[in-house]
Amino acid sequence: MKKILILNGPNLNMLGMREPEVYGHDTLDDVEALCHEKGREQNLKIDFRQSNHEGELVEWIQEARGLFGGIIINAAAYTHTSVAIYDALKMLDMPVIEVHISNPKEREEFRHFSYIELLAAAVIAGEGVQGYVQALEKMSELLKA
Ligand code: CA2
Repeated sequence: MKKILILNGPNLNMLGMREPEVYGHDTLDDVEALCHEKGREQNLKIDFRQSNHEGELVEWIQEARGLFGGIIINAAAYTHTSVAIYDALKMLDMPVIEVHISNPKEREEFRHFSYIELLAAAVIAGEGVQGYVQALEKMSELLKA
């Protein structure tokens, strides 16, 4: 069974508690439960994590080599700023899928650029938390191809 690492960046631990008009009412625990459910269906083992710290995300990405078949990442604000996360992902030879709950391209201009989309095999944005489920479906397709 392939293992998939799902990484969440800063402030996503607040999901469901603020700005429901942008991010909806589901909490990050709800999103994790959705991912485990989809993972069971797709025969993928899910490791779901969140950190507010760029360095911790970088370390998790570095450690993923040899342990995971792919990474799904919502790097949150680090999407738009982090060369460190980009470099760490670039070193991996596994598919990376970028996911966002909102569509950053339809929001403030500072959210329009993504370092991660430069290397992502797919980008899913603006689909709410169902974007994580879609990312797992896409990952499953990529791993079968
Ligand atoms: O839409 C997304 O998933 C984002 O990655 C969310 C990030 C934002 O910086 C990106 O541009 C797009 C923000 C995550 C903050 O999450 C919150 C959750 C609840 C309340 C407030 C913030």
